[in-house]
Amino acid sequence: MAETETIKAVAIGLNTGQRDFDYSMEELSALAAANNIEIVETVTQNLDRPVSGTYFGSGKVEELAQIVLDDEATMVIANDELSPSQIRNLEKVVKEDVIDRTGLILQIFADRAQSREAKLQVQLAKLQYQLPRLHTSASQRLDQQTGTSSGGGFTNRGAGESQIELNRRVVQRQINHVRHELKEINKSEQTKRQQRERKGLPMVALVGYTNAGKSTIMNALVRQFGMNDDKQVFEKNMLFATLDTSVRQLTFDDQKQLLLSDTVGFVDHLPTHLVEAFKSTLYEAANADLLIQVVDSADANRDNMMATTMKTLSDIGVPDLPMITVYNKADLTDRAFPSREGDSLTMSAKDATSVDLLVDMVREKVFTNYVTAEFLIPFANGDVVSYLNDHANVLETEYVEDGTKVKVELERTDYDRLNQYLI
Ligand SMILES: Nc1nc2c(ncn2[C@@H]2O[C@H](COP(=O)(O)OP(=O)(O)OP(=O)(O)O)[C@@H](O)[C@H]2O)c(=O)[nH]1
Ligand SMILES: [Mg+2]
Repeated sequence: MAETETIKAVAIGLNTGQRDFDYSMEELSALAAANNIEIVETVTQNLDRPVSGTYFGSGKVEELAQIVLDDEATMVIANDELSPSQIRNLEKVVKEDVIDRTGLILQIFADRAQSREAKLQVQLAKLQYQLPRLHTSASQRLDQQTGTSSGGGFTNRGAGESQIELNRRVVQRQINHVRHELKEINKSEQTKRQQRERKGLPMVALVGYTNAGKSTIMNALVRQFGMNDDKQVFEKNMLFATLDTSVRQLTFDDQKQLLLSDTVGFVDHLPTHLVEAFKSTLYEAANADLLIQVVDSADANRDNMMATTMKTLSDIGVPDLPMITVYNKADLTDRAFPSREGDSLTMSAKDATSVDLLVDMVREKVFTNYVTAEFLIPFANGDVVSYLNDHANVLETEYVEDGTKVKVELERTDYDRLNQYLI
């Protein structure tokens, strides 16, 4: 990320009586910090709903303008998604850029995106967000601030109608272009996925709120399975450390294998466009056989985080899958760990015993339907042998006079289907 000066901003939030209001304001500060923006003051108002044209009531907006002036802030950040006209009207009074939570999250994603796919996905979400907001200058300002140029440069405060029309067409064209490129990438991604699926390996996906410890758990598991350090993924104490999906193949002592995926974390009010754009990245979660929901159990707001995770999963179309709930970071709490209760595990990603226990739970959930059997498959039925090679764990193969003798570990359904070949 480019070295940039810190911007001073005033955070604004509407308290409609929602129970996690204080937390969401705190989180807004953290999101701002992740974007090199320092919140110098917070202004809140208690209202049942936002004022349609200006978000805050008019008296409060005047007060806000004075505070911005006194604090020498150059930006106002709203805790809720603002309508284009709210942004416009607030900017008129405050005389500085006004952005909202959505714009902020999009910008963080834009800065963090590494792979071509993630970059395009973020760009698509940004363009869609900007389309109805072309007359505001805030998104352009953010682009300049972070040195990225994904779709910036065409916003133009005070531009004439026809200019805005023109800009809209340019953005629409960019959207189509990005969509097209993404489609191309998806095609090759799909091939990779199909290859993985053809192997028939069970897929386990780590999901959860951002910063819960998903990548740390992935790395602990990878280490546990003796893989090289180059298989480690990026873990860091920051929001949205991970944006791309990484998949690792883990092989247990008994040769059983599974695929483990680590992916983007969730946050409250994850912008809809972003959820849309990241659907393909989240493919692994949607198609998993087992989800491991990682929760930061040391965070006082963990219940809301879990609720947000469950809601986001359903938003991206993840079906009701078997799930292990990991209450992570127990070392930062006074709870005893590791401790298992049904499908929940209180643990620390930094503790080897915890990781062992998690491995046991995963094995138990994923391989419950596996049985070991010996088949004798006539040479004429070579396709069955290929099927087993692809879909089962072949432990021994021996070519005898009347066919291929295989010892395999396979799913119960396959076992039932192939029982005519049982020895
Ligand atoms: N003390 C403690 N710290 C942990 C534990 N697990 C993770 N962390 C720390 O929490 C921070 C976030 O961990 P990550 O693994 O990057 O979190 P993530 O869920 O992948 O986050 P995103 O990629 O942003 O969604 C890092 O600084 C980790 O070292 C734990 O069990 N105990
Ligand atoms: Mg991560």
